[in-house]
Amino acid sequence: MQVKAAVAFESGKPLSIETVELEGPKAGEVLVEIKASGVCHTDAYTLSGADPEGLFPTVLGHEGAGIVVEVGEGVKSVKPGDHVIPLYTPECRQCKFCLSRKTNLCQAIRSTQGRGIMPDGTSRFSLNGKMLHHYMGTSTFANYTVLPEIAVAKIREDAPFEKVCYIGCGVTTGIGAVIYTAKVEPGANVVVFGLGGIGLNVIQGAKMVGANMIIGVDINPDKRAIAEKFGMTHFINPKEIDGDVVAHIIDLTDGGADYSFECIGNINVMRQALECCHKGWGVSVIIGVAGAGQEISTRPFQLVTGRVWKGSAFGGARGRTDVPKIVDWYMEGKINIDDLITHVMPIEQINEAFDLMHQGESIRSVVTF
Ligand code: NAD
Ligand code: AHE
Ligand code: ZN
Repeated sequence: MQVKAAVAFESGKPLSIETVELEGPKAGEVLVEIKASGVCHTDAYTLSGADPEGLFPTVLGHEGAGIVVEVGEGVKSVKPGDHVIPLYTPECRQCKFCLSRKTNLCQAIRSTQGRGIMPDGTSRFSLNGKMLHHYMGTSTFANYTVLPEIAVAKIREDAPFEKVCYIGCGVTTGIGAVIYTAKVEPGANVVVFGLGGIGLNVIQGAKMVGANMIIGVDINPDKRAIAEKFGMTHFINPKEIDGDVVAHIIDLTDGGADYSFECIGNINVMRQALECCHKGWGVSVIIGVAGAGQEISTRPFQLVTGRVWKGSAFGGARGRTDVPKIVDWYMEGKINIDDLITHVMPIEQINEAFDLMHQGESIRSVVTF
């Protein structure tokens, strides 16, 4: 069938709206009509050329919501008409990783996801006879996409697509990092570096679990008001303080953070996030994605003296199990998504969404079809 897609032909260039060919679902796959998709910094990261797995031409997008329109042979868990959120972290419930119960990183289709193809080794997208790569197994910047059955979470039908699409990445990543990865306890002091689409959800999660101090760090002073609305108790702009941000946080928290979260993708800030943690027990969670070839460093003494460095992908959430619950939290008014979606635009204007992100003017932009 012919579908509308925002195609990334090469790194560093704007996306181009094209009519492309999409093959129907093969065995174990589903065809989903995408109704809305958020634009995450990770899409910009891959488009920039910094992603070692970035392949072009491709259809980016990994934060979508839509409706199943057709299922391939053998598909049992969803049917046409079901409302779903695509999962870049699938949940097969059968692989070593899923069965371990120690991680959400299902590996059933990870290698083909990283190569921009479906599990059978081919792409469903093409343009003028030439294949287009899938992206993160989701490719939600198209009005129709094909996904493996294990990479869709069935959600309730009364949830608005242009809001709950954000649960497909940012909301779950931020809140999940607090509750599933770090398991922040009530009364803890939390520091969040980067108050964008992810960091504000970390703040929202920290507030939900009853954290004490919630310190936000950002070089953009315009993020202060929205972060306070979501529960930030103290704001630090590294450009406005005298001296070192790490010393400043250790002083403010009487010894250091119980938990810190890096939500930027900056390896220097990752070091600060670890080193501002409390001696003996502070846990620092890396969420931000850094470019190819970049490495983190610290003195091993920081770890010898009890600080813990961890990472979190998709907030540690198991997609098919946890995403429907997070949609319920939104529908029950337990979490706020509406105030974080600052811009909604038709897919034709998707390049503006990237511009707004780079200018620090949006929290989340959502494109609709
Ligand atoms: P964003 O652009 O919305 O937010 C980034 C924020 O960081 C902005 O507010 C910006 O002002 C701030 N910032 C930039 N440099 C800074 C610095 N030196 N010090 C302090 N603040 C600084 O991006 P986002 O969508 O929130 O994504 C954040 C990061 O998380 C990206 O690296 C993205 O790729 C990554 N991410 C990871 C996962 C995961 O599963 N691990 C999921 C989603 C996004
Ligand atoms: N392709 C990159 C990895 C990027 C990355 O770490 N992605 C996160 C999700 S970011 C969503 O906005 C993730 O889930 N990682 C786990 C995984 O298996 O990719 C690179 O550096 O190669
Ligand atoms: Zn994302």
